[in-house]
Amino acid sequence: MNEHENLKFPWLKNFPANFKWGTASSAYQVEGAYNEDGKGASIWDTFSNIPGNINNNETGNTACDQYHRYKEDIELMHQLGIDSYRFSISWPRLFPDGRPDHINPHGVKFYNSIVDDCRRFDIEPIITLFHWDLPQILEDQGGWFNPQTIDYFSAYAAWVSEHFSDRVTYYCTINEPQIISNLGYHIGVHAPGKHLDKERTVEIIHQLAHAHSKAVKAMRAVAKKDIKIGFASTGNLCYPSTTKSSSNDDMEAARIATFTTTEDNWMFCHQIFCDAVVLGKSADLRSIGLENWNDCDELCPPIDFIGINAYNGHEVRARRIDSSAPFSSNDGSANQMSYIIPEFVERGPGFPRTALKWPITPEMMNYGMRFIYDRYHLPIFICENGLSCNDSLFLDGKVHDPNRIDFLTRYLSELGKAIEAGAVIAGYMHWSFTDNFEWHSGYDERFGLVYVDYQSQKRIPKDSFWWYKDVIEEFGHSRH
Ligand code: PNW
Repeated sequence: MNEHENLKFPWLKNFPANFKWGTASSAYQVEGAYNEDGKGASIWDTFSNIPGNINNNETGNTACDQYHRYKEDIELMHQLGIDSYRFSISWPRLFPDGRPDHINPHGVKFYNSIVDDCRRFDIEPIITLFHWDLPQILEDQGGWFNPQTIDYFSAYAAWVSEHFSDRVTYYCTINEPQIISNLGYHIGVHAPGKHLDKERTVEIIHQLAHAHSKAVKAMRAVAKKDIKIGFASTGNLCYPSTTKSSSNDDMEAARIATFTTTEDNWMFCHQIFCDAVVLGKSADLRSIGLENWNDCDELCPPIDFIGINAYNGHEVRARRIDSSAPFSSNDGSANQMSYIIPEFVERGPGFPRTALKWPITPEMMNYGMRFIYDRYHLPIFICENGLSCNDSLFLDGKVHDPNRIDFLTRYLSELGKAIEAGAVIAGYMHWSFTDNFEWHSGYDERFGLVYVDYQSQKRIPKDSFWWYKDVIEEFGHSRH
């Protein structure tokens, strides 16, 4: 009899025994208490409080009030059964002026409590150092273009490492350099709301790569024990139209389309950051009319994992061009050339989408992770995956979210296929634990396993919460 025959979730059979099941959040999106207990202002405090910037003029001033309700939230995480929680530290809550010489004791106390409460329940804390809430005062002094910001960031990172490394093993330096630069400095819908040109926008990514590498070195130098450092990247991930074994062309086309830097994808691609900080080489920026970075060998101190925030991807098929080269080679024979041109497959009418209208493309979890693993050879943490649904309280007092359960089943099944194919996947952090402040969409978009009634701040576990709990439990059972 097949040992996995009785599994309720048969796709779990490929997941490794030490796999980490968790959820993710970020400080600005959940904490609130934006000006309490000595916290400094961040660019998100400024940006969201300017009328017109955020849907319904909402702000993260209160958010989910996790600053005051973290105990209840961590107890709920324990009930969910997760073994890891990825959260971010608000840089200006710890260092109100951004600079390392003035530390806020209330901030220290707050993050100590989060870490200690997690540990009490055997939940591994995974700390993100920068999830977009740059101290406003540093932005006023030139932000990421000012090398001092990079120095201050690495000083902050070193402090976190020195202070927490006895209790915290996992750290992400920067969350999504691609979204920071694109939405914050180019399109301008995120803080600090700038509209820089392509060259300056790419320079932000470059500066973030410097900040990351400097922080990694500084953190290792003071860590009290072996710590694991990575970052969280996002970008387009493609998957092949067909996977006929007779032809790998579509597969190659999907890989090429994923990692080729073009005018269409430079704002949202993994390699622009990851090639520099993992491989120590510049992505090909000449193809978008820019100079390649020539200092990548400084940017790639060894790291331990690569975090991928994965929401959706694109289907790609190959067009193969066979042509005789115009010149014959020395021996007189004609030079037969054959190459693949990737073509993006258009999504037809009625393509499945989430409430945010993001396409539902589970295959990306399989092929995308394999492509990432093949290129970077680092264990992958899925640092974020999930969806927004139009969740509401039903007449029976519960929140039924079958779309989320279906989505997660599909995405996790495909992740299992990536694992089966040899990609090393270390964990999965569902975005998000609770509904929260979804940046320029405000509170309209609900990504949580736990519903938040923002009037009362009451937490109501959705059906998907109980489903995820079942998954984690069965995973445990299937291992023992
Ligand atoms: C991530 N896109 O951002 C962030 O890390 C989270 O803070 C955020 O809440 C979550 O995804 C959901 O949006 C993204 O346009 C923002 O493709 C936009 C995109 C992707 C990720």
